[in-house]
Amino acid sequence: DDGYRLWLKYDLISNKQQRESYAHFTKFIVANTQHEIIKVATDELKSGLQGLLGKQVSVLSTSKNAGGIVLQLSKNQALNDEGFTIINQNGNVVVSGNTEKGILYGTFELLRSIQTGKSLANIFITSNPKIKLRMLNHWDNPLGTIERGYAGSSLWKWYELPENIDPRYKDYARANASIGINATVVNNVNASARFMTKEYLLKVKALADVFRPYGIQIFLSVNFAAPKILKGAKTSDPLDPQVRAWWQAKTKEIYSIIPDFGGYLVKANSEGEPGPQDFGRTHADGANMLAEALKPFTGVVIWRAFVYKPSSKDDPKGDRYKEAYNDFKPLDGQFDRKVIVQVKNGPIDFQAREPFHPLFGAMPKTPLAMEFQITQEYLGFSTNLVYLAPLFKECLESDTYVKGKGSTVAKVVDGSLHDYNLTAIAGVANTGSDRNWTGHFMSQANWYAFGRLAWNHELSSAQIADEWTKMTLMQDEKAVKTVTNILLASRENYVNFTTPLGLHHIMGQGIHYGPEPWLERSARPDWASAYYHRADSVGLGFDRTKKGTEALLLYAPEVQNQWNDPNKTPLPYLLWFHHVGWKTKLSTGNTLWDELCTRYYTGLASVKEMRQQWSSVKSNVDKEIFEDVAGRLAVQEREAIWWRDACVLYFQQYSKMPIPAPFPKPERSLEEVKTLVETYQLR
Ligand code: BDP
Repeated sequence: DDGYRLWLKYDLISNKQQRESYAHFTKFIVANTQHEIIKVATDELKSGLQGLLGKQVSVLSTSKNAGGIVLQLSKNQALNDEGFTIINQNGNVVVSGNTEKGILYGTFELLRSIQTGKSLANIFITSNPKIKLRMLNHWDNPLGTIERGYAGSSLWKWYELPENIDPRYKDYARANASIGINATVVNNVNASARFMTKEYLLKVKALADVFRPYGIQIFLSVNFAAPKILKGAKTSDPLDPQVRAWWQAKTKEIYSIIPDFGGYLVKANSEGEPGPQDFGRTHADGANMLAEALKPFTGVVIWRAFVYKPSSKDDPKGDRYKEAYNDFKPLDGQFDRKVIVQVKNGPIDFQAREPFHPLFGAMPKTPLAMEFQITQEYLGFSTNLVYLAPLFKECLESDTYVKGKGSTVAKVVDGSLHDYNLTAIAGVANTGSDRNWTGHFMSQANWYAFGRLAWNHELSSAQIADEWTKMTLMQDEKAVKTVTNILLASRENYVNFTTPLGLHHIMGQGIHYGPEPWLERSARPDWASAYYHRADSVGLGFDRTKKGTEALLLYAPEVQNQWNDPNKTPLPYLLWFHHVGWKTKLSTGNTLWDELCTRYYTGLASVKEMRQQWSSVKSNVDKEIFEDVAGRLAVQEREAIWWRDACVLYFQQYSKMPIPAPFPKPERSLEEVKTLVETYQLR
């Protein structure tokens, strides 16, 4: 098994009794296959049942008999546009939705029920997505590379499009539809203006045509300077009439080619990208200009809040943590109704653990979208097994307290807290041309988990892990348990051997691979590790309280209370907010130094344990997949040793304390470890 089929394997259910129980309800399928979406749902159902039950099921346009699956439209007030119900009615399993898309999602849910061994006898499911736009963001470049991609090159073969349609586009769409993803941005936020040319729009249209029957809308990232780059105007100033006219005409052209185009995603005035501030205008001016161009159409503008001006350690109040908040909070209420502001889960940049972004809850008049990163830029690329559902959930369940207890980030994003009418959640994709799509086979679980949580953020990490494992790897209960245990522990293990206790951003510069805590200087001060860990002879950590940069003051008082006092701050967040003395006693009874070392050593031990656990399911897993994951776990162990050695040896220079018993001293010197990251950075 090369992993290509993802969680849509549809292998024969080995238990005969179980197969027979499903046979009662799968004598036929009733569906109106005239509609392209229903056709897709029906085809999927047919091939799913063929695989799972080993039988061919015929499709009828009507039937009076019992014992089949009926896909039908409904007028059910309990459902929104994409929701569905699955019930057992008069001996048939009836999948219904108020729209074809609802039926499509219901069909995949039905297949999932069979794949995970649920009984259909009393099936009764009502499900509505909580967020409207559930999207992937591809950081894919026109020449096929992927920014922060670790699974090969881009899926999109731009040079072959529009004439040649790689069958993989369809499989991509199927996989997304099966987990409720309904939108995709196909190009990098560091966008090439070429995507606005007729030539490329025709290529994009070809993809849109493949995705449409799967309920997926296409969006494009835009380069804010496109009017000037493409010689349509002398400037790209959003208040310039010529520029506004250019965007209006361009948008009209796009809709003439792709009638259900989703809209624009914009990275502006961030990390060197052009934007409205280049012309003395605000983010709202820029976003509203695009909104104006989209006015006659259904599309929306998704404007990213990932902005930060260089800030330095020498400025006592300077802190990258505060930058996006300071830029965007004052603009609340100034954005057009078609604009959504997309905010990363944390204030810095997709670290293994971050506090929730202070903008969540701070912009009641502006719909805020969540941006998670599925690709593991800071989480060990595709050599580390890190299941991300716990990271996503931790952020979504964080309480902003802006409207009292229970004002969670999830409620901000799903619109229920501030009554946003547009809602969106985006995941930076981890897909690529690798045969198994995601490089690390187990990272398929992260794509899956993102989609499932985007649909329903109340699902638990454990439930999602259980589903994924049963659909993708095995049915044996004991083995499933072992694999879900590996998945559920993996993120905390990773935090422990890389950035425990609230350390952050101490990875190799540029490539973001491996440890580089000794990085003092970088192209920008706030790209250097020392900017974040602030190690000195006194202690470790970044004081963001009133005595420090005051970033903590951006949150509601209740949140400040959680993190204000170093003695009460939960250990996972400690060094995010406090500079703590090396000899300070923590709640574990250890000094900071001893606890830090303990985490690095036990983090490594937990990787060894993951390897053992994985070995124990060898007989339950396909050989090819088993070997591949085992190999990557071995790399992960090597990397965990690297992180541990680098960090304990480096920080020891400041703590001047011994490695606590019972842990052995690293076998190599700091100098030896340092050359490793340099090796990876050599040109
Ligand atoms: C950072 C990445 C960089 C992206 C940027 C972004 O290192 O490659 O362009 O985020 O989100 O995490 O725009």
